[in-house]
Amino acid sequence: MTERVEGHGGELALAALRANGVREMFTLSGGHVFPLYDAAHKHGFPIYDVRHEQSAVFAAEAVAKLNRRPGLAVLTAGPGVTNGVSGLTSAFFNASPVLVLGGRAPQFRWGSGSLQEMDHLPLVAPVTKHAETVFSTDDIPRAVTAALTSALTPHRGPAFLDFPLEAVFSVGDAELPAPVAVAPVEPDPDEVARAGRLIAGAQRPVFIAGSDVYAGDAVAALREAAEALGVPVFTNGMGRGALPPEHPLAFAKARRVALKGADVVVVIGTPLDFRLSFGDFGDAAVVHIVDAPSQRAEHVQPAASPAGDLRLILSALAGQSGDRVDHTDWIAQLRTAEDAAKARDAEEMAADTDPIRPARVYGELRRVLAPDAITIGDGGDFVSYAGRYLEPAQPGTWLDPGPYGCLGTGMGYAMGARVSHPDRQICVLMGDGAAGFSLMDVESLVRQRLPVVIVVGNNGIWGLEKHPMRAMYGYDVAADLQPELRYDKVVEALGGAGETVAKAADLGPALARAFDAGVPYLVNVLTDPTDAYPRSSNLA
Ligand SMILES: Cc1ncc(C[n+]2csc(CCOP(=O)(O)OP(=O)(O)O)c2C)c(N)n1
Ligand SMILES: [Mg+2]
Repeated sequence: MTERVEGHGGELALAALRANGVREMFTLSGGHVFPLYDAAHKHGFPIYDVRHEQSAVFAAEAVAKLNRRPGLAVLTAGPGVTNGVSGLTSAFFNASPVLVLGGRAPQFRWGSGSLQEMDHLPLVAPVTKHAETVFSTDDIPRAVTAALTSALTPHRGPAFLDFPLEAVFSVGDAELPAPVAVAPVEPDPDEVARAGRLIAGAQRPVFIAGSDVYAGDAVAALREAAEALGVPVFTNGMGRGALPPEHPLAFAKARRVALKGADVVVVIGTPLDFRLSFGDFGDAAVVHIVDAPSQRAEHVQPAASPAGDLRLILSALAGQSGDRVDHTDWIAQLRTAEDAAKARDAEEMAADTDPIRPARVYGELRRVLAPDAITIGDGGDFVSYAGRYLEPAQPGTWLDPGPYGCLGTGMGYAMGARVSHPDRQICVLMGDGAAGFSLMDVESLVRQRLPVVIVVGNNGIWGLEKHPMRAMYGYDVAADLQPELRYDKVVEALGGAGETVAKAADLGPALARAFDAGVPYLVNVLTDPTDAYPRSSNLA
Protein backbone atom coordinates (compact mmCIF):
# COMPACT_ATOMS: atom_id res chain seq x y z
CA MET A 1 0.00 0.00 0.00
CA THR A 2 1.48 3.31 -1.01
CA GLU A 3 0.58 6.44 0.86
CA ARG A 4 0.10 9.84 -0.75
CA VAL A 5 0.92 13.00 1.12
CA GLU A 6 -0.29 16.51 0.38
CA GLY A 7 0.61 19.90 1.71
CA HIS A 8 3.37 22.47 1.61
CA GLY A 9 7.00 21.43 1.36
CA GLY A 10 7.36 21.31 5.13
CA GLU A 11 4.48 18.84 5.37
CA LEU A 12 5.95 16.64 2.67
CA ALA A 13 9.38 16.66 4.35
CA LEU A 14 7.96 15.86 7.77
CA ALA A 15 5.95 12.92 6.46
CA ALA A 16 9.11 11.35 5.05
CA LEU A 17 11.11 12.14 8.19
CA ARG A 18 8.53 10.56 10.49
CA ALA A 19 8.24 7.50 8.29
CA ASN A 20 11.94 6.95 8.91
CA GLY A 21 11.97 7.24 12.68
CA VAL A 22 13.12 10.85 12.98
CA ARG A 23 11.59 12.02 16.24
CA GLU A 24 12.65 15.62 16.80
CA MET A 25 14.35 18.59 15.18
CA PHE A 26 17.07 20.89 16.45
CA THR A 27 17.06 24.35 14.94
CA LEU A 28 17.64 28.09 15.16
CA SER A 29 14.93 30.19 13.60
CA GLY A 30 14.98 31.66 10.10
CA GLY A 31 12.18 32.55 7.71
CA HIS A 32 13.44 30.27 4.96
CA VAL A 33 12.51 27.17 6.98
CA PHE A 34 9.16 28.27 8.49
CA PRO A 35 7.16 25.60 6.63
CA LEU A 36 9.20 22.90 8.40
CA TYR A 37 8.26 24.47 11.73
CA ASP A 38 4.63 24.79 10.66
CA ALA A 39 4.42 21.10 9.85
CA ALA A 40 6.17 20.11 13.09
CA HIS A 41 3.95 22.41 15.14
CA LYS A 42 0.77 21.02 13.62
CA HIS A 43 1.80 17.41 14.13
CA GLY A 44 3.16 17.80 17.66
CA PHE A 45 6.65 16.92 16.43
CA PRO A 46 9.16 18.20 19.01
CA ILE A 47 11.23 21.27 18.09
CA TYR A 48 14.28 22.15 20.21
CA ASP A 49 15.91 25.46 19.47
CA VAL A 50 19.39 26.73 20.19
CA ARG A 51 21.47 29.91 20.22
CA HIS A 52 24.05 28.90 17.63
CA GLU A 53 23.53 26.52 14.71
CA GLN A 54 26.59 24.49 15.62
CA SER A 55 24.70 23.34 18.72
CA ALA A 56 21.74 22.22 16.60
CA VAL A 57 23.94 20.00 14.46
CA PHE A 58 25.89 18.67 17.45
CA ALA A 59 22.58 17.88 19.21
CA ALA A 60 21.40 16.00 16.12
CA GLU A 61 24.71 14.17 16.09
CA ALA A 62 24.37 13.12 19.72
CA VAL A 63 20.92 11.70 18.96
CA ALA A 64 22.35 9.80 16.00
CA LYS A 65 25.36 8.48 17.91
CA LEU A 66 23.47 7.41 21.02
CA ASN A 67 20.36 5.94 19.44
CA ARG A 68 21.55 4.64 16.09
CA ARG A 69 18.78 6.56 14.36
CA PRO A 70 18.92 9.69 12.24
CA GLY A 71 19.37 13.03 13.99
CA LEU A 72 17.84 16.10 12.35
CA ALA A 73 18.96 19.72 12.28
CA VAL A 74 17.06 22.41 10.39
CA LEU A 75 19.15 25.45 9.49
CA THR A 76 18.15 28.63 7.79
CA ALA A 77 19.73 29.76 4.51
CA GLY A 78 23.24 31.17 4.27
CA PRO A 79 24.73 31.86 7.71
CA GLY A 80 22.50 29.22 9.31
CA VAL A 81 24.01 26.59 7.07
CA THR A 82 27.58 27.90 7.24
CA ASN A 83 27.43 27.94 11.06
CA GLY A 84 26.53 24.27 10.88
CA VAL A 85 29.51 23.22 8.77
CA SER A 86 31.79 22.20 11.68
CA GLY A 87 28.97 20.04 13.04
CA LEU A 88 28.44 18.42 9.65
CA THR A 89 32.17 17.79 9.37
CA SER A 90 32.29 16.19 12.81
CA ALA A 91 29.40 13.93 11.80
CA PHE A 92 31.28 13.06 8.63
CA PHE A 93 34.42 12.08 10.56
CA ASN A 94 32.31 10.17 13.10
CA ALA A 95 30.10 8.39 10.55
CA SER A 96 27.01 9.76 12.30
CA PRO A 97 23.71 9.61 10.40
CA VAL A 98 22.79 13.28 10.66
CA LEU A 99 20.41 14.98 8.25
CA VAL A 100 20.66 18.74 7.84
CA LEU A 101 17.79 20.45 6.03
CA GLY A 102 18.68 23.94 4.93
CA GLY A 103 16.65 26.86 3.72
CA ARG A 104 17.76 28.46 0.47
CA ALA A 105 17.12 31.72 -1.34
CA PRO A 106 14.37 31.57 -3.99
CA GLN A 107 15.30 29.90 -7.24
CA PHE A 108 12.99 32.00 -9.45
CA ARG A 109 15.13 35.09 -8.89
CA TRP A 110 18.49 33.35 -8.36
CA GLY A 111 21.31 35.71 -9.24
CA SER A 112 19.35 38.88 -8.43
CA GLY A 113 20.80 39.23 -4.97
CA SER A 114 18.19 37.84 -2.60
CA LEU A 115 18.96 37.88 1.10
CA GLN A 116 21.44 35.11 2.00
CA GLU A 117 21.57 33.90 -1.59
CA MET A 118 24.36 31.39 -1.79
CA ASP A 119 24.83 27.91 -3.13
CA HIS A 120 25.54 25.75 -0.08
CA LEU A 121 26.36 22.59 -1.97
CA PRO A 122 30.01 23.29 -2.84
CA LEU A 123 30.61 23.97 0.87
CA VAL A 124 28.89 20.92 2.26
CA ALA A 125 29.48 18.35 -0.50
CA PRO A 126 32.99 17.39 0.69
CA VAL A 127 31.73 16.68 4.22
CA THR A 128 28.48 14.86 3.46
CA LYS A 129 27.54 11.58 1.80
CA HIS A 130 24.66 13.16 -0.07
CA ALA A 131 24.09 16.84 -0.84
CA GLU A 132 21.24 17.99 -3.03
CA THR A 133 19.06 20.99 -3.76
CA VAL A 134 15.42 19.99 -4.09
CA PHE A 135 13.87 22.28 -6.67
CA SER A 136 10.35 20.87 -6.77
CA THR A 137 7.89 20.52 -3.88
CA ASP A 138 6.62 17.17 -5.10
CA ASP A 139 10.16 15.81 -5.08
CA ILE A 140 10.74 16.45 -1.36
CA PRO A 141 9.66 13.04 0.07
CA ARG A 142 11.86 11.23 -2.46
CA ALA A 143 14.83 13.46 -1.67
CA VAL A 144 14.42 13.13 2.12
CA THR A 145 14.23 9.34 1.81
CA ALA A 146 17.27 9.24 -0.48
CA ALA A 147 19.26 11.45 1.90
CA LEU A 148 18.35 9.26 4.89
CA THR A 149 19.19 6.10 2.95
CA SER A 150 22.64 7.47 2.27
CA ALA A 151 23.12 8.61 5.89
CA LEU A 152 22.08 5.23 7.32
CA THR A 153 24.01 3.01 4.90
CA PRO A 154 27.40 1.91 6.24
CA HIS A 155 29.81 3.61 6.20
CA ARG A 156 27.30 6.03 7.73
CA GLY A 157 27.52 9.80 7.71
CA PRO A 158 25.69 13.08 7.29
CA ALA A 159 23.45 14.16 4.43
CA PHE A 160 22.31 17.62 3.41
CA LEU A 161 19.32 18.94 1.48
CA ASP A 162 18.32 22.50 0.84
CA PHE A 163 14.97 23.76 -0.36
CA PRO A 164 14.63 26.94 -2.41
CA LEU A 165 12.08 29.22 -0.74
CA GLU A 166 9.33 28.58 -3.28
CA ALA A 167 9.87 24.80 -3.19
CA VAL A 168 9.28 24.57 0.55
CA PHE A 169 6.48 27.17 0.75
CA SER A 170 4.48 25.82 -2.21
CA VAL A 171 1.86 23.11 -1.93
CA GLY A 172 2.32 19.79 -3.66
CA ASP A 173 1.57 16.14 -3.35
CA ALA A 174 3.61 13.01 -3.73
CA GLU A 175 3.72 9.35 -2.98
CA LEU A 176 5.53 8.60 0.26
CA PRO A 177 8.43 6.29 -0.56
CA ALA A 178 8.84 3.10 1.44
CA PRO A 179 10.89 3.67 4.60
CA VAL A 180 14.64 3.18 4.38
CA ALA A 181 15.66 -0.45 4.74
CA VAL A 182 19.39 -0.98 4.81
CA ALA A 183 20.30 -4.57 3.95
CA PRO A 184 23.40 -5.88 5.76
CA VAL A 185 26.38 -6.14 3.44
CA GLU A 186 27.72 -9.70 3.36
CA PRO A 187 31.48 -9.76 3.80
CA ASP A 188 33.70 -11.80 1.51
CA PRO A 189 33.85 -15.18 3.33
CA ASP A 190 37.44 -15.84 2.19
CA GLU A 191 38.61 -12.57 3.70
CA VAL A 192 36.78 -13.35 6.96
CA ALA A 193 38.36 -16.81 6.99
CA ARG A 194 41.81 -15.30 6.42
CA ALA A 195 41.26 -12.95 9.37
CA GLY A 196 39.96 -15.86 11.44
CA ARG A 197 43.04 -17.97 10.75
CA LEU A 198 45.35 -15.11 11.68
CA ILE A 199 43.57 -14.50 14.96
CA ALA A 200 43.23 -18.19 15.85
CA GLY A 201 46.93 -18.73 15.13
CA ALA A 202 48.14 -15.65 17.01
CA GLN A 203 50.11 -16.00 20.23
CA ARG A 204 49.33 -12.53 21.53
CA PRO A 205 46.31 -11.04 19.74
CA VAL A 206 44.52 -7.82 20.67
CA PHE A 207 41.15 -6.40 19.63
CA ILE A 208 40.64 -2.65 19.41
CA ALA A 209 36.97 -1.85 18.87
CA GLY A 210 35.66 1.57 17.88
CA SER A 211 32.53 3.54 17.19
CA ASP A 212 31.19 1.53 14.25
CA VAL A 213 30.86 -1.52 16.53
CA TYR A 214 28.26 0.40 18.51
CA ALA A 215 26.75 2.11 15.46
CA GLY A 216 26.46 -1.25 13.71
CA ASP A 217 24.80 -2.82 16.76
CA ALA A 218 27.63 -5.34 16.89
CA VAL A 219 28.46 -5.07 20.61
CA ALA A 220 27.12 -8.55 21.42
CA ALA A 221 28.90 -10.06 18.42
CA LEU A 222 32.16 -8.41 19.52
CA ARG A 223 31.84 -10.00 22.92
CA GLU A 224 31.08 -13.42 21.40
CA ALA A 225 34.11 -13.20 19.14
CA ALA A 226 36.39 -12.07 21.96
CA GLU A 227 35.16 -14.85 24.27
CA ALA A 228 35.26 -17.56 21.61
CA LEU A 229 38.79 -16.66 20.59
CA GLY A 230 40.06 -15.55 23.99
CA VAL A 231 41.25 -12.13 22.86
CA PRO A 232 41.72 -9.08 25.11
CA VAL A 233 39.64 -6.08 24.06
CA PHE A 234 40.49 -2.38 24.09
CA THR A 235 38.03 0.26 22.88
CA ASN A 236 37.82 3.82 21.70
CA GLY A 237 35.08 6.33 20.82
CA MET A 238 31.57 4.90 20.99
CA GLY A 239 33.14 1.45 21.37
CA ARG A 240 33.93 2.32 24.98
CA GLY A 241 31.87 0.27 27.44
CA ALA A 242 31.27 -2.47 24.85
CA LEU A 243 32.54 -4.96 27.41
CA PRO A 244 31.70 -4.21 31.05
CA PRO A 245 34.86 -3.09 32.87
CA GLU A 246 34.79 -6.19 35.11
CA HIS A 247 34.82 -8.58 32.14
CA PRO A 248 38.03 -10.69 32.17
CA LEU A 249 38.78 -9.63 28.58
CA ALA A 250 38.08 -5.90 29.08
CA PHE A 251 41.19 -3.75 29.18
CA ALA A 252 41.79 -0.01 29.08
CA LYS A 253 45.07 0.98 30.68
CA ALA A 254 47.44 -1.72 29.46
CA ARG A 255 47.23 -0.54 25.87
CA ARG A 256 50.88 0.34 25.46
CA VAL A 257 52.02 -3.02 26.84
CA ALA A 258 49.46 -4.78 24.66
CA LEU A 259 50.42 -3.05 21.43
CA LYS A 260 54.11 -3.51 22.14
CA GLY A 261 53.73 -7.22 22.78
CA ALA A 262 51.00 -8.17 20.33
CA ASP A 263 51.67 -10.28 17.25
CA VAL A 264 48.25 -9.66 15.70
CA VAL A 265 46.34 -6.41 16.21
CA VAL A 266 42.71 -6.54 15.12
CA VAL A 267 41.19 -3.10 14.67
CA ILE A 268 37.40 -3.22 14.38
CA GLY A 269 35.11 -0.44 13.28
CA THR A 270 37.51 2.46 13.61
CA PRO A 271 40.06 3.93 11.22
CA LEU A 272 43.80 3.33 11.44
CA ASP A 273 44.32 7.01 12.22
CA PHE A 274 46.45 9.10 14.58
CA ARG A 275 44.63 7.60 17.57
CA LEU A 276 46.06 4.19 16.62
CA SER A 277 49.55 5.26 15.55
CA PHE A 278 48.34 5.25 11.93
CA GLY A 279 48.07 1.46 11.99
CA ASP A 280 51.79 0.96 12.62
CA PHE A 281 52.16 -1.63 15.40
CA GLY A 282 55.76 -2.62 14.80
CA ASP A 283 56.09 -6.25 13.76
CA ALA A 284 52.50 -7.16 14.56
CA ALA A 285 50.23 -8.15 11.69
CA VAL A 286 47.22 -5.86 11.34
CA VAL A 287 43.70 -7.10 10.69
CA HIS A 288 41.37 -4.23 9.87
CA ILE A 289 37.66 -5.04 10.08
CA VAL A 290 35.54 -2.31 8.52
CA ASP A 291 31.85 -1.77 7.83
CA ALA A 292 32.36 -0.80 4.18
CA PRO A 293 35.14 -1.26 1.62
CA SER A 294 35.59 2.53 1.50
CA GLN A 295 36.98 2.33 5.05
CA ARG A 296 39.94 0.14 4.22
CA ALA A 297 43.10 2.09 4.94
CA GLU A 298 45.19 3.08 1.96
CA HIS A 299 48.29 3.98 3.95
CA VAL A 300 48.61 0.51 5.53
CA GLN A 301 48.69 -2.98 4.05
CA PRO A 302 46.68 -5.08 6.53
CA ALA A 303 47.21 -8.85 6.54
CA ALA A 304 43.43 -9.16 6.17
CA SER A 305 40.64 -6.61 5.94
CA PRO A 306 37.11 -8.01 5.90
CA ALA A 307 34.53 -5.37 4.95
CA GLY A 308 30.79 -5.54 5.52
CA ASP A 309 28.23 -5.89 8.28
CA LEU A 310 30.21 -5.99 11.52
CA ARG A 311 27.74 -8.33 13.21
CA LEU A 312 28.11 -10.86 10.43
CA ILE A 313 31.91 -10.63 10.45
CA LEU A 314 32.26 -10.89 14.23
CA SER A 315 29.72 -13.71 14.50
CA ALA A 316 31.58 -15.60 11.78
CA LEU A 317 34.82 -15.16 13.73
CA ALA A 318 33.12 -16.34 16.92
CA GLY A 319 31.76 -19.41 15.19
CA GLN A 320 34.82 -20.52 13.29
CA SER A 321 35.93 -24.05 13.95
CA GLY A 322 39.46 -25.38 14.30
CA ASP A 323 42.32 -25.08 16.76
CA ARG A 324 43.12 -21.94 18.70
CA VAL A 325 46.24 -20.98 20.52
CA ASP A 326 45.72 -20.67 24.25
CA HIS A 327 46.12 -17.04 25.41
CA THR A 328 45.92 -17.51 29.15
CA ASP A 329 49.47 -16.28 29.81
CA TRP A 330 49.10 -13.31 27.48
CA ILE A 331 45.86 -12.26 29.16
CA ALA A 332 47.43 -12.69 32.59
CA GLN A 333 50.40 -10.55 31.56
CA LEU A 334 48.08 -7.77 30.40
CA ARG A 335 45.97 -8.11 33.54
CA THR A 336 49.06 -7.53 35.69
CA ALA A 337 49.90 -4.37 33.73
CA GLU A 338 46.27 -3.25 33.86
CA ASP A 339 46.04 -3.76 37.62
CA ALA A 340 49.29 -1.89 38.25
CA ALA A 341 48.10 1.05 36.13
CA LYS A 342 44.74 0.96 37.91
CA ALA A 343 46.43 1.13 41.29
CA ARG A 344 48.49 4.15 40.18
CA ASP A 345 45.37 5.82 38.82
CA ALA A 346 43.45 5.12 42.02
CA GLU A 347 46.13 6.95 43.99
CA GLU A 348 45.99 9.93 41.66
CA MET A 349 42.20 9.98 41.78
CA ALA A 350 42.36 10.22 45.57
CA ALA A 351 45.14 12.85 45.71
CA ASP A 352 44.38 15.67 48.11
CA THR A 353 46.33 18.46 46.49
CA ASP A 354 45.84 22.20 46.47
CA PRO A 355 45.12 23.27 43.78
CA ILE A 356 43.00 20.30 42.72
CA ARG A 357 44.44 17.98 40.09
CA PRO A 358 42.06 16.89 37.32
CA ALA A 359 42.43 13.25 38.35
CA ARG A 360 40.73 13.99 41.67
CA VAL A 361 37.73 15.48 39.84
CA TYR A 362 37.29 12.15 38.08
CA GLY A 363 37.82 10.21 41.30
CA GLU A 364 34.91 12.13 42.83
CA LEU A 365 32.78 11.83 39.71
CA ARG A 366 33.16 8.06 39.69
CA ARG A 367 31.43 7.96 43.06
CA VAL A 368 28.33 9.78 41.85
CA LEU A 369 27.94 8.65 38.23
CA ALA A 370 25.39 5.87 37.68
CA PRO A 371 26.39 3.03 35.34
CA ASP A 372 24.11 4.37 32.61
CA ALA A 373 25.20 8.01 33.00
CA ILE A 374 26.18 9.72 29.76
CA THR A 375 29.48 11.54 29.88
CA ILE A 376 30.44 14.10 27.26
CA GLY A 377 33.95 15.44 26.77
CA ASP A 378 34.60 18.89 25.28
CA GLY A 379 38.05 20.30 25.92
CA GLY A 380 41.77 19.60 25.80
CA ASP A 381 43.86 18.21 28.65
CA PHE A 382 40.93 18.07 31.05
CA VAL A 383 39.09 15.76 28.69
CA SER A 384 42.14 13.61 27.99
CA TYR A 385 42.11 12.90 31.71
CA ALA A 386 38.44 11.96 31.48
CA GLY A 387 39.32 9.37 28.85
CA ARG A 388 41.91 7.95 31.18
CA TYR A 389 40.10 7.99 34.49
CA LEU A 390 36.47 7.36 33.58
CA GLU A 391 35.49 3.85 32.56
CA PRO A 392 32.12 3.71 30.79
CA ALA A 393 30.23 0.75 32.23
CA GLN A 394 27.84 0.39 29.30
CA PRO A 395 28.06 0.98 25.57
CA GLY A 396 26.43 4.14 24.23
CA THR A 397 27.28 6.27 27.23
CA TRP A 398 30.44 8.08 26.13
CA LEU A 399 30.43 11.00 23.71
CA ASP A 400 33.76 12.41 22.63
CA PRO A 401 34.19 14.71 19.62
CA GLY A 402 35.95 11.99 17.61
CA PRO A 403 38.87 12.33 15.25
CA TYR A 404 37.82 15.76 13.92
CA GLY A 405 38.56 17.06 17.43
CA CYS A 406 36.22 20.02 17.22
CA LEU A 407 35.84 22.04 20.41
CA GLY A 408 32.32 23.29 21.05
CA THR A 409 30.30 20.08 21.00
CA GLY A 410 29.44 20.41 24.71
CA MET A 411 25.99 21.96 24.99
CA GLY A 412 24.77 20.52 21.67
CA TYR A 413 25.77 16.99 22.63
CA ALA A 414 24.24 17.59 26.07
CA MET A 415 20.94 18.65 24.53
CA GLY A 416 20.84 15.62 22.23
CA ALA A 417 21.71 13.31 25.13
CA ARG A 418 19.11 14.81 27.47
CA VAL A 419 16.38 14.59 24.83
CA SER A 420 17.35 10.96 24.16
CA HIS A 421 17.51 9.96 27.81
CA PRO A 422 15.26 12.11 30.01
CA ASP A 423 15.93 9.96 33.09
CA ARG A 424 19.69 9.50 33.01
CA GLN A 425 22.52 11.58 34.41
CA ILE A 426 24.07 13.71 31.68
CA CYS A 427 27.49 15.08 32.58
CA VAL A 428 29.55 17.38 30.36
CA LEU A 429 33.26 17.59 31.09
CA MET A 430 34.53 20.88 29.74
CA GLY A 431 37.76 22.76 29.50
CA ASP A 432 37.41 26.44 30.38
CA GLY A 433 38.51 27.26 26.84
CA ALA A 434 35.97 24.92 25.33
CA ALA A 435 33.27 26.51 27.47
CA GLY A 436 33.51 29.67 25.38
CA PHE A 437 32.13 27.94 22.30
CA SER A 438 28.74 26.80 23.53
CA LEU A 439 28.00 27.95 27.05
CA MET A 440 25.33 30.40 25.83
CA ASP A 441 23.28 27.35 24.92
CA VAL A 442 22.76 26.76 28.62
CA GLU A 443 19.99 29.30 28.03
CA SER A 444 18.38 26.90 25.54
CA LEU A 445 18.67 24.05 28.03
CA VAL A 446 17.18 26.09 30.88
CA ARG A 447 14.29 27.43 28.81
CA GLN A 448 13.38 23.99 27.46
CA ARG A 449 13.77 22.31 30.86
CA LEU A 450 16.68 20.11 29.89
CA PRO A 451 18.84 19.82 33.01
CA VAL A 452 22.43 18.64 32.67
CA VAL A 453 25.53 18.82 34.83
CA ILE A 454 28.59 20.65 33.53
CA VAL A 455 31.95 20.18 35.22
CA VAL A 456 34.51 22.74 34.07
CA GLY A 457 38.19 22.00 34.57
CA ASN A 458 39.16 25.63 35.01
CA ASN A 459 42.93 25.90 34.62
CA GLY A 460 42.84 29.44 33.18
CA ILE A 461 44.59 28.38 29.97
CA TRP A 462 44.18 26.62 26.65
CA GLY A 463 46.20 23.87 28.28
CA LEU A 464 46.59 21.50 25.40
CA GLU A 465 48.09 24.35 23.34
CA LYS A 466 49.99 26.29 25.97
CA HIS A 467 52.16 23.40 27.10
CA PRO A 468 53.27 22.26 23.63
CA MET A 469 53.95 25.84 22.56
CA ARG A 470 56.15 26.36 25.61
CA ALA A 471 57.94 23.12 24.97
CA MET A 472 58.54 24.08 21.35
CA TYR A 473 59.42 27.79 21.65
CA GLY A 474 60.14 28.39 25.33
CA TYR A 475 57.29 30.90 25.48
CA ASP A 476 53.61 30.95 24.61
CA VAL A 477 51.12 33.42 23.16
CA ALA A 478 47.37 33.29 22.70
CA ALA A 479 47.17 30.54 25.28
CA ASP A 480 45.92 32.32 28.41
CA LEU A 481 42.37 32.74 29.63
CA GLN A 482 41.10 34.74 32.60
CA PRO A 483 42.15 32.75 35.64
CA GLU A 484 39.46 31.62 38.06
CA LEU A 485 36.70 33.00 35.88
CA ARG A 486 33.24 32.35 37.32
CA TYR A 487 31.68 30.19 34.61
CA ASP A 488 29.17 29.12 37.26
CA LYS A 489 27.90 32.73 37.44
CA VAL A 490 27.42 32.69 33.66
CA VAL A 491 25.17 29.66 34.03
CA GLU A 492 23.36 31.31 36.94
CA ALA A 493 22.73 34.41 34.83
CA LEU A 494 21.27 32.20 32.11
CA GLY A 495 18.77 30.70 34.54
CA GLY A 496 20.71 27.67 35.76
CA ALA A 497 22.83 27.31 38.87
CA GLY A 498 26.33 26.43 39.92
CA GLU A 499 29.26 26.92 42.22
CA THR A 500 33.01 27.25 42.21
CA VAL A 501 35.12 24.62 43.93
CA ALA A 502 38.71 25.29 44.95
CA LYS A 503 39.28 22.56 47.56
CA ALA A 504 39.30 18.86 46.83
CA ALA A 505 37.18 18.10 49.89
CA ASP A 506 34.37 20.27 48.50
CA LEU A 507 34.10 18.39 45.20
CA GLY A 508 31.89 15.51 46.36
CA PRO A 509 29.17 17.65 47.97
CA ALA A 510 29.21 20.04 44.98
CA LEU A 511 28.68 17.19 42.52
CA ALA A 512 25.88 15.77 44.65
CA ARG A 513 24.13 19.17 44.58
CA ALA A 514 24.68 19.39 40.83
CA PHE A 515 22.97 16.08 40.05
CA ASP A 516 20.09 16.96 42.37
CA ALA A 517 19.56 20.45 41.02
CA GLY A 518 16.99 19.77 38.30
CA VAL A 519 18.35 22.70 36.26
CA PRO A 520 21.57 23.04 34.25
CA TYR A 521 24.25 23.23 36.93
CA LEU A 522 27.90 24.12 36.43
CA VAL A 523 30.59 23.02 38.87
CA ASN A 524 33.52 25.32 38.18
CA VAL A 525 36.57 23.47 39.46
CA LEU A 526 39.75 25.52 39.82
CA THR A 527 42.34 23.00 38.76
CA ASP A 528 46.07 22.75 38.69
CA PRO A 529 47.36 24.03 35.35
CA THR A 530 50.13 21.38 35.85
CA ASP A 531 53.19 21.54 38.03
CA ALA A 532 55.48 22.67 35.25
CA TYR A 533 53.51 25.77 34.31
CA PRO A 534 51.90 27.56 37.24
CA ARG A 535 48.77 29.58 36.63
CA SER A 536 49.63 32.76 34.73
CA SER A 537 47.71 35.39 32.87
CA ASN A 538 48.13 38.55 30.86
CA LEU A 539 45.68 40.08 33.28
CA ALA A 540 47.66 39.26 36.39
C1 LIG B 1 37.23 24.50 17.15
C2 LIG B 1 38.60 24.24 17.65
N1 LIG B 1 39.47 25.28 17.80
C3 LIG B 1 40.72 25.06 18.25
C4 LIG B 1 41.15 23.79 18.55
C5 LIG B 1 42.59 23.56 19.04
N2 LIG B 1 42.58 23.14 20.44
C6 LIG B 1 42.63 21.84 20.80
S1 LIG B 1 42.70 21.59 22.43
C7 LIG B 1 42.68 23.23 22.73
C8 LIG B 1 42.77 23.74 24.14
C9 LIG B 1 41.54 23.47 24.93
O1 LIG B 1 41.58 24.21 26.13
P1 LIG B 1 40.56 23.91 27.29
O2 LIG B 1 39.23 23.64 26.75
O3 LIG B 1 40.66 25.00 28.30
O4 LIG B 1 41.11 22.54 27.90
P2 LIG B 1 42.53 22.31 28.66
O5 LIG B 1 43.48 21.77 27.63
O6 LIG B 1 43.00 23.62 29.21
O7 LIG B 1 42.21 21.31 29.71
C10 LIG B 1 42.60 23.97 21.55
C11 LIG B 1 42.53 25.44 21.46
C12 LIG B 1 40.23 22.74 18.35
N3 LIG B 1 40.53 21.47 18.61
N4 LIG B 1 38.96 22.99 17.93
MG1 LIG C 1 41.78 25.12 30.03
